[in-house]
Amino acid sequence: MVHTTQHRPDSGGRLPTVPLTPLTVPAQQAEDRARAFYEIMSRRRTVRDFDSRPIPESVLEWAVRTAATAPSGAHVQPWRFVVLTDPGRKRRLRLAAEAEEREFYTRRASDEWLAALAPLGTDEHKPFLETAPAVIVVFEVQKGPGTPRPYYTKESVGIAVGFLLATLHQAGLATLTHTPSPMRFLNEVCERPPEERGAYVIPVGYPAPAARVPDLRRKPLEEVMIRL
Ligand code: IYR
Repeated sequence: MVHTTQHRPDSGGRLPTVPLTPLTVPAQQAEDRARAFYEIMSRRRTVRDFDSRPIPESVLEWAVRTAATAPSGAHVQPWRFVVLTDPGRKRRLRLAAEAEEREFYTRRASDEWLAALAPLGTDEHKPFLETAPAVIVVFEVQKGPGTPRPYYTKESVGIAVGFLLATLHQAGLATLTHTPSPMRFLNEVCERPPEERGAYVIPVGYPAPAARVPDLRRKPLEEVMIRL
């Protein structure tokens, strides 16, 4: 029997179909709507200075709901979003991340990599993991006991994180995609089983009033879009 709460087809069985309920946008509004979304997204910047002011909990829920609408390989939905707001937990996360990052900046990173990061001014200090009122740790769910084998896991989770960042930005919240490496320590800090692998650490909050960001330029459309 197939039930509306079923998440994916049973092996071999085909899901029933339902009519598509498309968002019908009149052609003359399509450009305006696409441009309006671009205007909002083009103002998103990665932020490293957060205000400690709390954020509405419900926004995090809407953002995770939106992220979880992303397409995924074989519709396995191979993601988990661990939301940390407890100061003690955020402190543990920061200390563990900084220990890995110290290794990275002093030993693991090649000179070439350090040179690429120099313009951004990043280093092993990650105070934002404590100052940001929330940190979302995104895990990829890999094959484990009793879980279906995922396909295109990284791609699926990457798309979901894009949706997450877009929703939070739209709600006026700043984010940073922090990627401490290696990330195994995240399982312990977030109490997740071994078949889940940390993929992104995303502090979320209002930017600090005096926050500044690097003066980056985006590549022009002519460079990134190729028409054949
Ligand atoms: N994970 C390190 C290093 C780092 C790597 C890249 I690629 C960046 O764009 C930024 C930082 C850190 O978070 O500092």
